[in-house]
Amino acid sequence: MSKHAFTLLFALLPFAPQALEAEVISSLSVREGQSLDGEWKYIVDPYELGYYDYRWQPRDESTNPSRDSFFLDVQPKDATELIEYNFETAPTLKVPGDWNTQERELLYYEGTLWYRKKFDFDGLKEGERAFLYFGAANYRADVYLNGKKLGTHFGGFTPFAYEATPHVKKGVNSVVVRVDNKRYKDAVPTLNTDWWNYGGLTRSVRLVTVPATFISEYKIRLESEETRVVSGEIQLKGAAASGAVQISIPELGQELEVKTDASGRGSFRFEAPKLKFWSPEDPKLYEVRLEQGRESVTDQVGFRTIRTKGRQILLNGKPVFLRGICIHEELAVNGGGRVTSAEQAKQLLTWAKELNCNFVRLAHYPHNETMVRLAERLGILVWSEIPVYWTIDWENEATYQRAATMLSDMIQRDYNRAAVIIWSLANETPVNEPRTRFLSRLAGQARSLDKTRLLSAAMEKHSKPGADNVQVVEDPLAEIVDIVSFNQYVGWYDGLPEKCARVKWEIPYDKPIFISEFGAGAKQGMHGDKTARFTEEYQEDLYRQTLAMLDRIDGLCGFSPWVLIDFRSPRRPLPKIQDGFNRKGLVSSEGVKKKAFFTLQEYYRKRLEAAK
Ligand code: GCB
Repeated sequence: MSKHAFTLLFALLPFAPQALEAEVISSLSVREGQSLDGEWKYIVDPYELGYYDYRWQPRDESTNPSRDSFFLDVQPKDATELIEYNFETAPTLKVPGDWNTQERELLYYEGTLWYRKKFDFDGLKEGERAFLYFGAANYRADVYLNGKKLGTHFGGFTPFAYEATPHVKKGVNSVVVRVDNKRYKDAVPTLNTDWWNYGGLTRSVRLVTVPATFISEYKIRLESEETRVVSGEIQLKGAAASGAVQISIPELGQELEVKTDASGRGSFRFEAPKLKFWSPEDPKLYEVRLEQGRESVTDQVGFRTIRTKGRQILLNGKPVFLRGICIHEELAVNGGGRVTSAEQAKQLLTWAKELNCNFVRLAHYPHNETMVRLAERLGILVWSEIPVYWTIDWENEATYQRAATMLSDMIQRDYNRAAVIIWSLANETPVNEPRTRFLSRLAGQARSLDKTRLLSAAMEKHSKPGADNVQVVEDPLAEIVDIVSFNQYVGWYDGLPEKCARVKWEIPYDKPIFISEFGAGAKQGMHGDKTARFTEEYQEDLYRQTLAMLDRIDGLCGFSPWVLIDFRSPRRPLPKIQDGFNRKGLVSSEGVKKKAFFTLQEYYRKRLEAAK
């Protein structure tokens, strides 16, 4: 049979309806919607009984799925019917939230867990559409609404949405989500990471309604600080995509109409001579309003430029030194867990502010949108990255596509965030040809999607053969990115802190140099000699010595030590000291500051003073 005939036959067979492709639709995040956050019923399913039948066939691919399929969310018809699951009598978990820190028995669980939420809905008005929007689910999510599959999404840290219009109904609805956080070699990240693989619906879930034709995307940016030209693009979706959108920035007295073409695209450009730039010193945001038909979408947008010149980073045309800190999206309370609320995000960024930071590296995956928006309001510059971490299946095209999707979804979500100045492609990846090809491809993609930001990647350094005190950064990736960033642990994985005084650097690139990590482990409250590992004194001394060493690097444009708070890691078993936590935080997992916090605070204070 020819391939064509086979495809045709396949299309005619009465298979289950095709699942949808997940969409990002960044405008959903600023629209009001019905929150589905709160208590969700759950069933732990390590053998995936709810997903596969006993012949290991996915139940949702059957034309006539058995009532034992969890996604159908049924109750026995009468006392005689055998059904071996029941969401009604199941326990609950909070959404958003990881499952690991909510139930003792789920602390180290990696596998499938089913969530179910029932919600009342008023019904769609004439011509309205509905989308089910997930802030993130780690790692794979199969989404069902009222027994119908919407789709499968992969990747734990980016938003996705499915159109729910045909399946959502007036009255009570059931959403079932199978979340599976098993690790795979060909996934992004891969099997091995130095952070805990929190599973679950870790970010908010909402049902958002929009008109039949709606504004799905808008991009707006400052092109040049000299001309103050602002430009952007708009995307309408729906039958009447060829139309017009009104854009206004009331505070600037700007109002214009943008025509969209048959595919819903429109672009605009205007001069805003009175525009104030967004900067850490003055994080000015403007209300931007977009109107079309009966709908109106409002966002808060800042305008700035960022570029490099030789070894400098220029923000709005002026050199800036990045006083940074790395942050994991993790709480500083006993037990850790994913950050799920604005107050928790605020706690982390408040510590960063107390350190006198003007920059955060949000490691090692895109953080919650709330975190990025809050950083923007507080005047904190942001580095955002995708979890291309350590080893990745570099020669696997499917792996590349996953990473590429994460990159474009991250860019799409945060394109309008002035605070985000750096997209990072990877962390500590080995220097070899397949890896460099993989990352160059990603770099090309990032540049084609976004010309308003700088690209980087946390690279590595090595000792010069035969001269241990000479540290070299040599990586073909450095030729591709805009900022030469690297992680270095002189004094922790590489000798003792006193080594810092002897180190010389060879970094042969005429680009800004950024140290994306340095640090030392310390158990808060453990004191001793400054040469004793895991004491607060060791960490404090390492900071002192490292800061002095970094001051000698020509072209240094900033750094982000590792890391703001202690975080859970399966690679940190040392009893009584680590107990499953990476202890390189400046703040403990209980929220107590360590000595080195004040060392860095003071250093940044002096830098800040000197820049005035
Ligand atoms: C690194 C990694 C980071 C680790 C850190 C450490 O270089 O980028 O994810 O947690 O070192 O503590 O070893």
